[in-house]
Amino acid sequence: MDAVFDLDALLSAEEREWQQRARAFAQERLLPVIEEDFEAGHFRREFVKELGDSGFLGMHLQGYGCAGAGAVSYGLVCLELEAADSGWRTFVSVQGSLAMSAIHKYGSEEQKQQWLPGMAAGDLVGCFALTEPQGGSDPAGMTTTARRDGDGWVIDGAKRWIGLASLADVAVVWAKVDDPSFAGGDGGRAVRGFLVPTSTPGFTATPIDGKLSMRASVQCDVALEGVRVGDDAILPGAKGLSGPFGCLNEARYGIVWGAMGAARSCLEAAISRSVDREVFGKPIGANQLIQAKLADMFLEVEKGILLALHLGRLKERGALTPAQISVGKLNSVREALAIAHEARAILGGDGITNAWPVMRHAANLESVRTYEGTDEIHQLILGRELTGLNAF
Ligand code: TGC
Repeated sequence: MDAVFDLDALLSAEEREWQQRARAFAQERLLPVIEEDFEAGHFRREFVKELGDSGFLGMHLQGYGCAGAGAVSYGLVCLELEAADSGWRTFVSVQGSLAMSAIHKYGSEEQKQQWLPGMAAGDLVGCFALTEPQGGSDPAGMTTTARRDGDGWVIDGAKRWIGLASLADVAVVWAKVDDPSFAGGDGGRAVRGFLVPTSTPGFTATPIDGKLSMRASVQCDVALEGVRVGDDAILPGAKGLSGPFGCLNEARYGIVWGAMGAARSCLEAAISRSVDREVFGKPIGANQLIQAKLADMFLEVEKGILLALHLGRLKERGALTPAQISVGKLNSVREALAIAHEARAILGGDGITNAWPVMRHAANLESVRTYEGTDEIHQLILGRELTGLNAF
C-alpha cells in the first residue's frame, strides 16, 4: 500500500528513520499488548520511559534533552504510534506538545532546567489542565482562579478530562488571576499558566471511569483546593489565552498526522479481510462494491497524509497558521472516523470483535474528534477565517 503514492520519496532519510523507529516501537511494544490493555482499561506506565529512551517525548523541541527533530519527523512518529492506538499518541501529545511545549515556550530558564530534561527522558510526566467540567470549547469562560497571597498564589477550581493527571509529576494549570499587574494580552480575561507539582497539598486527580474510548490511557478529574504555589510557579511568557492556544496548536498539529495512522490501520484490516474472506464462492474483495469502498478509503488516507505533510513543511518554515491547523485536524479526524466505520462494515460481524483493531480505533477516534477542538469548533474557526464574522 505504501508504494502506490511513494510518499517516502517526499521524505528525508532522517524523517524515514524517525518513522521506522516509531513503527518498530508500535509493532514490537504496543501492538502485542494493546487489546489486553484496552479491555482492562490499563495504562502501561513502563512504556513512558521507553518512549523517552526512543527520543519521542518533546522530540520537536530544541535543547534540554529534547531531540530537536523537524515537524514532519514528529508528525510521522504520531502517525505510527496512533496506527497502534490513539491513547499512546495522545500520551506523547500531552507530554510533548502540551506540557513540555508550555514550559519550553513560556517558562523561565530555571523552570526549563527543572522540568524539561526529566520529561524528555520519560522520568517525569506532565499534564495540561485547561478544560473544566462545564465544557472544553470555551476556555475564556474558565472559573479556576489564582489569588495573590503574599509573594505567592492560591489556586482554586476544577478541571476535567486531564490526560495522565493522576500519574503526573507536574501540572500546567491555567487560571484567571485577580492581580491586574499580572493580567494582560487578552482583553482583561487575565489567564495565566502555573507549574504545579502534583504533590502540592490541595491538588487531587481522580481517573474518570466508564470510558468506552481510549481505555489504554488515563483521563482525570482534577480538584484544586487552596493549592498554594510560589511566585516562581507562574509561566512568565504566557499572558492571556494565546498561551494555552499556542500549545493547542502543537497538539492539534500532531493529531493531523496521528488520525491518519488510525485510518491506515483500519484500511489495512479491511484490505486483508477482503482478500481472505469468501462469500458467494469468492473473496469479498473480488466484488466491485468492496473495491470501490477500498479505493475511496485509500484516497482519503493518502490525501490526508499529503495534507499533513504540506502543513508540516509550512510549520518547519514557521508559516503554519491556526486556521490551517484547523483544516488538518477537522479533515484528518473526520475522514479517519469514516474510514473506521467503512472498515467495520467490510469486516462484517468480525469487525465488532477485538480480533481486529477497527472498533477500538473507531471508539478512540470519538475522543480525538472531541478533544483539542471539536469538529464544530474547527468549522467555526474556518467560518470566521472565510467570512471575517465570529459565530462563537
Ligand atoms: P479569541 O478572542 O479568538 O482569542 C483570544 C486570544 O487567543 C489568541 N488565539 C490564539 N493564539 C494562538 N493560537 C491560536 N490557535 C489562537 N486562537 C486564538 C487570540 O489571538 C487572542 O489573543 P490576544 O492576545 O489578542 O488576546 O478567543 P475566543 O475565546 O473567541 O476563542 C474562540 C475559540 C472557540 C477559537 C477557542 O476558544 C477555541 O479554540 N476553543 C477550543 C478549545 C479547545 O480546543 N479545547 C480543548 C482542549 S483539549 C484539553 O484541554 C485536553 S488536553 C488533552 C489531555 O489532557 O488529554
